[in-house]
Amino acid sequence: MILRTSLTSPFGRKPRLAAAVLGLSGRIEVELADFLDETDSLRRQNPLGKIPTLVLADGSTLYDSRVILEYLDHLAGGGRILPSEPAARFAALRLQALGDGILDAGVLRRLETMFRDEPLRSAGWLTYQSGKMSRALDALEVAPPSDSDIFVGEIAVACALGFIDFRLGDDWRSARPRLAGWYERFAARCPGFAETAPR
Ligand SMILES: N[C@@H](CCC(=O)N[C@@H](CS)C(=O)NCC(=O)O)C(=O)O
Repeated sequence: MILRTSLTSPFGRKPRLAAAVLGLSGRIEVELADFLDETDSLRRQNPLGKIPTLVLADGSTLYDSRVILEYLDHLAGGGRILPSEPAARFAALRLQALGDGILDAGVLRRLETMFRDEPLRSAGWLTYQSGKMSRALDALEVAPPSDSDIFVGEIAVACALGFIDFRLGDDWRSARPRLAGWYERFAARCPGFAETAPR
């Protein structure tokens, strides 16, 4: 399988981490993709032109990161990073949605500053997106992810926190010691964490 991604993409880090957790890294070759390059085959592999996109052995493709994680879980026998039992499954999916939502808002903030020159930037838009991130991070401080499981939710939240550190530099830790502690412990126990760090 070929994973089209960049080494800085937080959404692309999700399947890379998942593969490490599931022992599937050896079956996945990372092929760098540039979503801004209209000649990159990415746009034929995924009409949305987004990373990550997984190219299977038969040439068919899977996207987005949530679908790829579910596929990897299936390849590993199922129920490993996406629990089968309904209560645990929906809790994991909801936590993944929260982590992905932090990323969606963070990516929009980054794009606003990447693509718009200073005078054209909307402070209101940036504040609106930052509000989503703050509320989600506060919710995670009240109820941090698990210290024992590594499910899709823990993976998504870790990728979101890594992205904030790498791209935005917000101080999310000072007011959220429980979440900061969780992240530190997750970084130490999750296979592939250091190897998949954005660079
Ligand atoms: N919901 C998607 C989001 C993927 C996403 O937004 N990826 C970014 C890079 S981190 C991207 O490809 N951006 C290019 C674009 O939106 O054109 C997922 O979970 O895979």
